[in-house]
Amino acid sequence: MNIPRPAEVDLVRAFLQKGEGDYLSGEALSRGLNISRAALWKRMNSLRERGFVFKARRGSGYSLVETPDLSSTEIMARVSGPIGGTVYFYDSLGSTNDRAMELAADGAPHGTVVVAERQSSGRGRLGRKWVSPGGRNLYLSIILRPSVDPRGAGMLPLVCAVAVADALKEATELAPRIKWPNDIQISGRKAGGILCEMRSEPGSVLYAIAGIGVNINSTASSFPEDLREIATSVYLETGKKHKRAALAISVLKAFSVWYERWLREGSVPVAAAWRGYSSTIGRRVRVSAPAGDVSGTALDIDADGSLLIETSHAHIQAISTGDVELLR
Ligand code: BT5
Repeated sequence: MNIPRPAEVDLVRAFLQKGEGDYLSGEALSRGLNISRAALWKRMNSLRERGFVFKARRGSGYSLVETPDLSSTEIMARVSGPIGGTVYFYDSLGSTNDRAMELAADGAPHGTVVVAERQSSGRGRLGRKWVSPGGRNLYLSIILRPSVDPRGAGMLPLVCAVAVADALKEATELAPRIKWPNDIQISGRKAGGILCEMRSEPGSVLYAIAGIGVNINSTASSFPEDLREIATSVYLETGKKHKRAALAISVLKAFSVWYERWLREGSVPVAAAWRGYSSTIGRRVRVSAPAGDVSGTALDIDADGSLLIETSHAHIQAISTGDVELLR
């Protein structure tokens, strides 16, 4: 486990605030960060060990020329505000949601993020598995302490889905869609999923965990046989490897915007953005729900994020949990 030291985060932030290729003198850096030249040297070396590359030029100082593919230091240096303010980074975890639950129970503050390189028991909804190989993708969980009634928290997965879709749209040239409730799809295949869990008391949410998994650099052969036809990754869709840190930062920034908006303005703007990405609304669907299958036309979502289906008897049914199959 690794939580970056604030001094390293400040150092990386100082470089990132400069233009690309700009140099910072050792003297200006140690003065700005209020540390000795020896301490500065030590911190730069420790960052080098983790994949940051600095260039030195006599008389000019240093410039940051490369950052690692995924680094909690870079995430913390690039986000502002509580979401991603502290990032716990693990090489391997059972599930980032489980670790985030433990940290939340121990009092970790709102906005704390857990990231893992790989998950050995990554979880989907309803006890399903999330395939989580190492070194390629994004597996992260955000600890939230929203002051909402638990009955209103049904929108949270949709807040996450809209944020992930916005982030993918911004950071890649792709056009992501959302299949209800929160499958992130690219060209009709699943590229990401969301698992929100919470602990609550009557009338209040103690904490909620927003778990987000996105396939970034997975190749076809890294998916198990049964997923090859239904899953995809940013790499498979664009033919380009993407830096996971950049995607993680885009996801956290977009999440921060939508989460604040949801708390301030309620579900209407989130629902409107969700509809804009939806591949479900207006389609004939079959939903397998805990109480049985429902077929009909997906009309809309309601203020709780439930899917409204017009069944063949012109009757409208609201479904809060289930899996959608899009029919022709
Ligand atoms: C989800 O469940 O889509 C929620 C996935 C959430 C994963 C994140 S990763 C970080 C955090 N920590 C966790 O332990 N979980 C969260 P669901 O809608 O139930 O979809 C699960 C189904 O998606 C599986 O049954 C497979 O069919 C499929 N699937 C599994 N792994 C996949 C992958 N890597 N890419 C695409 N599809 C996958």
